[in-house]
Amino acid sequence: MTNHPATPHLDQIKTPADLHGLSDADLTRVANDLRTETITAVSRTGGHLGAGLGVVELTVAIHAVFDTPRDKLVWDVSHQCYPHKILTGRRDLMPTLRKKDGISGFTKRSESPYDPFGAAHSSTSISAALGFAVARDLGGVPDTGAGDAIAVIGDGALSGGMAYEAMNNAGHLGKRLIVILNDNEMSIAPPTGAMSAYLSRLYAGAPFQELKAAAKGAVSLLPPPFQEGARRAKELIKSATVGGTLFEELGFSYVGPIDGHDMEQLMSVLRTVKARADGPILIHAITKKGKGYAHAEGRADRGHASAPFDVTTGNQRKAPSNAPSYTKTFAQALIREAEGDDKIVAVTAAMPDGTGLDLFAERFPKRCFDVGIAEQHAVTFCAGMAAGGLKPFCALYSTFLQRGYDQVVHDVAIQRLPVRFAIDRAGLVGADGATHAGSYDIGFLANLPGFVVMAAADEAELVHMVATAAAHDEGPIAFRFPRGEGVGVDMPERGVPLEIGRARMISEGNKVALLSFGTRLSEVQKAAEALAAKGITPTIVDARFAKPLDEEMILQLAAHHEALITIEEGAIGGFGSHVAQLLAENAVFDRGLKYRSMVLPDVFIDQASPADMYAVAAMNAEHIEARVLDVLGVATLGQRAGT
Ligand SMILES: Cc1ncc(C[n+]2csc(CCOP(=O)(O)OP(=O)(O)O)c2C)c(N)n1
Repeated sequence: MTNHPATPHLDQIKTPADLHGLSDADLTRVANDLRTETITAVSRTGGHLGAGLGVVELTVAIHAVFDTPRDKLVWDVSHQCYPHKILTGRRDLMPTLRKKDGISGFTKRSESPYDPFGAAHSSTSISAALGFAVARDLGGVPDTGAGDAIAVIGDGALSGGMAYEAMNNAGHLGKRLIVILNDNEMSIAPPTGAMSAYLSRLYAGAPFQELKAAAKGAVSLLPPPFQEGARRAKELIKSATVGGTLFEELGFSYVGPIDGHDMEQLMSVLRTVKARADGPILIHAITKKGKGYAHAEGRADRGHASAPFDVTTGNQRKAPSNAPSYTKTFAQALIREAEGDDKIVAVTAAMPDGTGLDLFAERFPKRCFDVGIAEQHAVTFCAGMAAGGLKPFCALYSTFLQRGYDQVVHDVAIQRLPVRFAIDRAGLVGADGATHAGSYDIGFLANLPGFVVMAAADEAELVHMVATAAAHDEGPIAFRFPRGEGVGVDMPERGVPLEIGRARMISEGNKVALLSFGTRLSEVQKAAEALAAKGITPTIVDARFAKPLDEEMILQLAAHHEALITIEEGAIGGFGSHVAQLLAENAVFDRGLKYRSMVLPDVFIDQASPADMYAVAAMNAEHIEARVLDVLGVATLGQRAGT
């Protein structure tokens, strides 16, 4: 492990109030230490690196000028909040970042009064900050007091529709509200879309212009040293036909662009804004993702997320993988299908690497669409393409699909449009914690009329499900698969479409049937091995479909076993509930079947490794084994024998 580099200036800062009154030069020294400390911390735990490094000066300046936690600082997505955590009393806890029982990788209300609003999904900060501003003006007094409301939002997050809904509302209400646009010209991947191009035009080719846009209306908001320059700039642009900025049209005063790494500029602009703002104001700060750490700056994603790494070499310490990841398997299978069918197109919402669609885009650049952080649009865009005769695959993480739910119902399901949903990161995902868990998609999709809902039990099954989705033109279809590596099964040459609504018998046994939906199948098989040693041979079935259910098979299992247990990587109200409904309606319980369902517990599970999270959820092999013993009454007997 590397020695802890000295950080004498940061060491003086115990709370943000200690920054008040420091000179700009001293604040710069603190910022330099804070950058070092952030790099050291993330090198040991892994996590989001590039975004935090990009806002080090901004973080120091905001805390130096504003009075947190009375003033409410709301970080958008909040993956950039590590420097903020270090400054707000959590420095000593950084070694526990994103670990079981440790601190979260995002802001979290329950963790600190300095985190007034939790986040992890993007584009929510302006809405939340506006809520704080209105609450303040209407007499709401939270425990920490009521002060200014400040949202910090990235240019990537500004591709999400909610940010505009919030600005539209804020411009109309006219309340004092401070939005800082942290523009690093990066999302995870390079940002896409017209808005990104617009932001670039605001400062393209010109030196930092606190001047230009300020010249168009916000001169009085600038500190005096900038005002002269702004007047000059005004003269310069008089002849040019530059309209008001989009932000001004929305009712915001616009200040910028400013250099988000220049402490003097930051401090003078923030001080002046604090002293004079009387309505919504947007400060446009230009920053560099990964700033100050060459190994992050040099990476294609600017060090967006990292495993633990060696600070000197930048080399990440990742365990070698044994089997292909589900994500890559999906991408390769989709490419193979698309080679034979030119109607197949694919859509990602700002996650080309995360969904594997970067590979698809390399092969079919015209048939792949990165729409930005815009899941709602992604879903309806796919619905339109499906109505227009294409075969769209909408590739989203389970957790982010949540944002497009009304679009799934209203635009896709009701119109029975054949949109294919490839749902990655299904189930518990690990270090990102509860905000990123893919817990609900089975429940919220399987209750929609006409939807087909599948879960892959292993990577070979995933290949068949991609083929099934490609072939299914009758209506919407979804298949879910987890984060991480497959189990190492033999892979088929090509995917073969599955018969819709047919389960797969894995092994026939007696007394108890284990009906698995998704990748818990391997845990079920491990449990079965342990049970075999105890003389119990369960029947094992891979359900493949939560909708439509293989009713015939399930009723057969119920008829020929004493007990039936379902297991799925999803919350209550999913596969198991549909099975229970089927059994109830067919009077199976009247005849005495012992039925149990293993679902995620009815709590939000904090971050840990996926295996640890499944342990908390009691869904690993040992728990399945215990459940079988319990339902058959064996555990009780065993305990009695032992006492
Ligand atoms: C609704 C939603 N979709 C996708 C993501 C995944 N995601 C996390 S950070 C990020 C990029 C954010 O870019 P930006 O706001 O510019 O911040 P930067 O990382 O560049 O500082 C994305 C797409 C998310 N957090 N929320």
